[in-house]
Amino acid sequence: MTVDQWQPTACILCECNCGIVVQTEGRAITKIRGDKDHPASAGYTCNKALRLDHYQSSTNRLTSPLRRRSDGSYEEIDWDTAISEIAARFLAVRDAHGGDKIFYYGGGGQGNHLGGAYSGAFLKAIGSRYRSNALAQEKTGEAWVDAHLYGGHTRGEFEHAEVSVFVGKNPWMSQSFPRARVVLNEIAKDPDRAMVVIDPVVTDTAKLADFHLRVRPGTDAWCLAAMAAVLVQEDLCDEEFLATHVNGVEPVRDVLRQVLVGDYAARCGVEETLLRAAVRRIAAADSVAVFEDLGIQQAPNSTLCSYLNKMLWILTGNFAKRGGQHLHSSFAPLFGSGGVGRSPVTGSPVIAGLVPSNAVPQEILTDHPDRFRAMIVESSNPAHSIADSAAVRAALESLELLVVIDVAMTETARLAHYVLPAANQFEKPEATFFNLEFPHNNFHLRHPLFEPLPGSLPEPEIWARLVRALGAVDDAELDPLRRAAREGLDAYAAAFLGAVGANPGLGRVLPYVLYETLGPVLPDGLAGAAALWGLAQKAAMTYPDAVRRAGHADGNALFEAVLAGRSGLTFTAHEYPDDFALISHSDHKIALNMPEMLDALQTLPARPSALTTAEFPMVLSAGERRAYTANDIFRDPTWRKRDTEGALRISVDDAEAVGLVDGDRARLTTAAGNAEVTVEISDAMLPGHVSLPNGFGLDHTDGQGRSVAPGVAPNELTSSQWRDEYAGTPWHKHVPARVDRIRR
Ligand SMILES: Nc1nc2c(c(=O)[nH]1)N[C@H]1C(S)=C(S)[C@@H](COP(=O)(O)OP(=O)(O)OC[C@H]3O[C@@H](n4cnc5c(=O)[nH]c(N)nc54)[C@H](O)[C@@H]3O)O[C@H]1N2
Ligand SMILES: Nc1nc2c(c(=O)[nH]1)N[C@H]1C(S)=C(S)[C@@H](COP(=O)(O)OP(=O)(O)OC[C@H]3O[C@@H](n4cnc5c(=O)[nH]c(N)nc54)[C@H](O)[C@@H]3O)O[C@H]1N2
Ligand code: SF4
Ligand SMILES: [Mo]
Repeated sequence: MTVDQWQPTACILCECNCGIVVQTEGRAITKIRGDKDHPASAGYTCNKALRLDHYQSSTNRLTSPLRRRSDGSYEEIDWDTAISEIAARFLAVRDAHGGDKIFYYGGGGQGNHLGGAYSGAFLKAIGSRYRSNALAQEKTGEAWVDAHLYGGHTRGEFEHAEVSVFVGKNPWMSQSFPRARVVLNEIAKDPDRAMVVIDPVVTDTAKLADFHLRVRPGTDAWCLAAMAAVLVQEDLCDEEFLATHVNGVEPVRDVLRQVLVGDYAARCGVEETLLRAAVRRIAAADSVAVFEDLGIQQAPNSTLCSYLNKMLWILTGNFAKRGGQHLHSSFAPLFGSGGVGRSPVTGSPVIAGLVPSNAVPQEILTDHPDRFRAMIVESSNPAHSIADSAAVRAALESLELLVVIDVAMTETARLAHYVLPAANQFEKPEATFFNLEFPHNNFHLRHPLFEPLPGSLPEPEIWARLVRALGAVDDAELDPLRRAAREGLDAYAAAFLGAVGANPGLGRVLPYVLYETLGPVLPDGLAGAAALWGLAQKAAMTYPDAVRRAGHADGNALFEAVLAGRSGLTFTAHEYPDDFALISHSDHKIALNMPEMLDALQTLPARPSALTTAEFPMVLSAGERRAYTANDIFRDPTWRKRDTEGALRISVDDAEAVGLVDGDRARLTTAAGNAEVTVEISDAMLPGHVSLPNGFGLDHTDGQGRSVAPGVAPNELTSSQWRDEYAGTPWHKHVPARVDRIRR
């Protein structure tokens, strides 16, 4: 069937989730363009969205639950068998070792968080406690700092900022904020605005910068400390803001006063005059917004760098004003709250509720009595995306039970005892909780474009079947809610409060209760959106004024708007001073003094600023975002129009020293392994620095049954122990390596 009508949905390739409109034919997406009605993207897309049919029409979809045979091959089984066996085997693990030995990884990629919203019911019912996902290999260091400073996640308002600062972030390629390329071009063109980029590579973003601080890889801590020190030493702080809104300023200033700016500039390889000029430009601006990303979050001293870069906007008072940095509302929090716990085996910090990804192999591959025994992986490919793939594979293989929920037979699925085929993101209602904007924050529920591929099920249904199989809920208890749901949302809200009040056990499996009782009355195949009712109520209670200002009278009205708004909607409209109310400390002030970070700062003079060795003299950044990378979402490599091998970028000097010409094959070796790579000589790279893209080395069988796996899987070259001392986040951007010519 051809559907000529343009149907709204969203791109699923990065956290922006730009609104798109599509036409379809049969099960294929045939035409794609930006959706002008989307409140955040307003018609914008990057080059990648137009390639989405390579996801939709992938020839590598799973179409039946699979069970591993003793010889390692898989047999197709029916859903009832799969669900009852999986539930029985998880119950057996719980009875033998405790439910807390069942570990959950994933819960959503760049386009899908609804499945993860339902997993909690099953996990709580079985007594599982520990979980993790990709955020624990990038954002947990920042989350720890954020929790201390103001208790929430911040985003910069780049659209309006006079000065935008990108620290280890290349938004031209990686996007991450609305209409990124448009905004970057606007900044570059406007003589009254400026851009500061801290990156060792001359990226497409750096090319647009007014101040490119080309740090040596891994030396950002010295650069950022020097920048913060200039603010203090040259009296460039916003004293009124600090006096009114910030606690603990003096201990921070005392330490920054001691920083030898010239020495630190030399340590990071940036001209002192350029560094000072960039800081003075920041200090002179009416508004400053800062984005830190993987270039520091996955490099040495990462947590300290997260702390230090925030000085650039806090000491200058660029908060709670147009074009500044903001706390924001969330439709559902991406990060768990609560203090820092510890993982059971390695005692690693559990920040934002997440065990560090890098600790996963050690939490399993040990005879420690508290090791994880069973695992569920949903919408994630840890055997490819976590450091040290060999260790991850060995760990996953040693589990008593591994269940993977995915659309494809991934590197991780191939290690599972059971693989459950999910309907893909255009075959079910979907949404993400990447709602990170201020003052207007948006949420987009996408309606299904297609029926689920035969044999697959949407995750909400998979989780509901698993909860039912546990026998955790007496179904008769749900009948009053089912009846109320048929009467409308007001009756439902009243019945819901009564039911959960009378039986707190239902509260534990809330998403399941909503799916089972409200789901059936939702129109247009939107049963899977039922959990959003609870989130809408919560948003309306947490931000009553901002939700009303956005035009929603209460939680039910917000939920109805979510169901109806095919192109997404604004769910909160804040005013700038609301930023202060969003600070979670009781006095609503920023708490600047973090003793651990100030201690770390004081050890910088003694810390090594290079970690390379004679054996591994180069720094490899393993996992750069490029025009044709999109995590592990596309398995079909023909989606790429360029850079099909995922070339190793190397400087002109290094290529000459090794004896390489463009397009040569070379051997890349690290402490963890080695790989053959195709070389691209690039004047964007500093001598001593090479980079490989992310998302390569995924295998794929094409329509003719041919198997291909172009490029290098970056985590065959990375190590588990190579990680931040506070947050356990990996140093993927800073892997000591060697490049050799291959002689033939
Ligand atoms: N095209 C594309 N876009 C994506 C994704 C994708 O796969 N492809 N993935 C999405 C995801 S999950 C994420 S988390 C974001 C990540 O987005 P980014 O963090 O922007 O992506 P990267 O290219 O990995 O790293 C950013 C920059 O860090 C620089 N860098 C390397 N070493 C250092 C260093 O020592 N110091 C500094 N200051 N910089 C350094 C690199 O040169 C690079 O320009 O992208 C999102 N967007
Ligand atoms: N060396 C190195 N490693 C890295 C990085 C790096 O820069 N360098 N980057 C890290 C970062 S920032 C991130 S975010 C992670 C990302 O790594 P992962 O957490 O593994 O996430 P994705 O690549 O998004 O994987 C998405 C998975 O979801 C599946 N999928 C797609 N649609 C659906 C669906 O509808 N339902 C289900 N159930 N599954 C679906 C896909 O087939 C795929 O297996 O990688 C990290 N790993
Ligand atoms: S910016 Fe992100 S969400 Fe938007 S089109 Fe590009 S990849 Fe898709
Ligand atoms: Mo990421």
